[in-house]
Amino acid sequence: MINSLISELVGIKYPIFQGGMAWISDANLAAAVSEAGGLGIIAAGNAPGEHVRGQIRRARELTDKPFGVNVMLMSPYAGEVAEVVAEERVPVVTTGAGLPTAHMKRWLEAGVKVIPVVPSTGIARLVERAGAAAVIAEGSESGGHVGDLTTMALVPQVVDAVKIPVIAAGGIGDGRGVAAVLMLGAVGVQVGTRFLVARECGIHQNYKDKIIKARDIDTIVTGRRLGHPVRALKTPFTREFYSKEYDSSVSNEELEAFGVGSLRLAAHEGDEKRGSFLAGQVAGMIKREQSAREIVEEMMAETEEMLRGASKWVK
Ligand code: TUI
Repeated sequence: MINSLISELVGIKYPIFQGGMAWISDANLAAAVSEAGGLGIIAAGNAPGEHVRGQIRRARELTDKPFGVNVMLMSPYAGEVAEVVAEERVPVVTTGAGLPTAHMKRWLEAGVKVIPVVPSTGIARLVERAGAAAVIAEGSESGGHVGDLTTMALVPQVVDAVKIPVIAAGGIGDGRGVAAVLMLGAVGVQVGTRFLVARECGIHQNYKDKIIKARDIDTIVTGRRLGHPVRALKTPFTREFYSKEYDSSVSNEELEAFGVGSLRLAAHEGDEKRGSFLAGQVAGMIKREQSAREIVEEMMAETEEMLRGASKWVK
């Protein structure tokens, strides 16, 4: 059994968070991961506050275990979602794609543990000062919105920069990855891409099939020109987006408009032409659909095996 202080901090059995994935991680997936002993996370994405409240209440019907809500800070509804999270006294809030400082006082007063995703040591220090309980150091191997640093370089530097616990994310798809980031000083992991193929994940079958078919080199980062780089599977759509980015005759407004609605089209419609199938670089090692419980238990059993075997390196 893997023992970690993050499990105690948030009241879970295994130190594994399910990443908040916009348009994807709903109450159903979050509750399944929490029931399996991890921390399930409902993604608010671009949804309004009352939609998120409905999901929080649904998760409470499905599990009595702790779960979290992820607030996507670029959303126009981030403020009202932040308020709902406080009113509902959600045990844990994670944040992404921006600085959560404007909402932290309210969350802390409501007793919500705040665990922001950070792409650098500077932002890790900033949120620690503002009262974060832990940070998630996410490397650019991850799917979705990415920072500049890889997990391998980012995690140990964040571990050295803050006193609060560090959870590693980005590029972790099995127990080898979990064991590796524990060696870097992390006390837990956040996993997104692997949970895309969880049986309880309600995305369109085309999305799951694409993840299972993906090779190591099949993701691409687009959106750098717009200031929000996003990693997704290579498709005709993401390749076209990429070429428009380097075409100076295309304005930023046109480029933004080209991407509008693409996350929903991938997740809900499985739209091969217009959808953006966000995925991390570990997509290439994901081979089959499994239940959330199988994913959590398999990853944790592999981690234990890796760590028990690690002494072979020491003479
Ligand atoms: O947030 C994510 N991943 C996401 S959010 C998302 S929805 C979206 N859709 C279209 C465009 C952009 C986003 C899809 N995937 N991961 C967590 C994460 N947060 N990665 C990087 C950051 C981050 C970046 C900058 C956190 C803080 C930060 O602060 C600096 C600043 O300037 O705001």
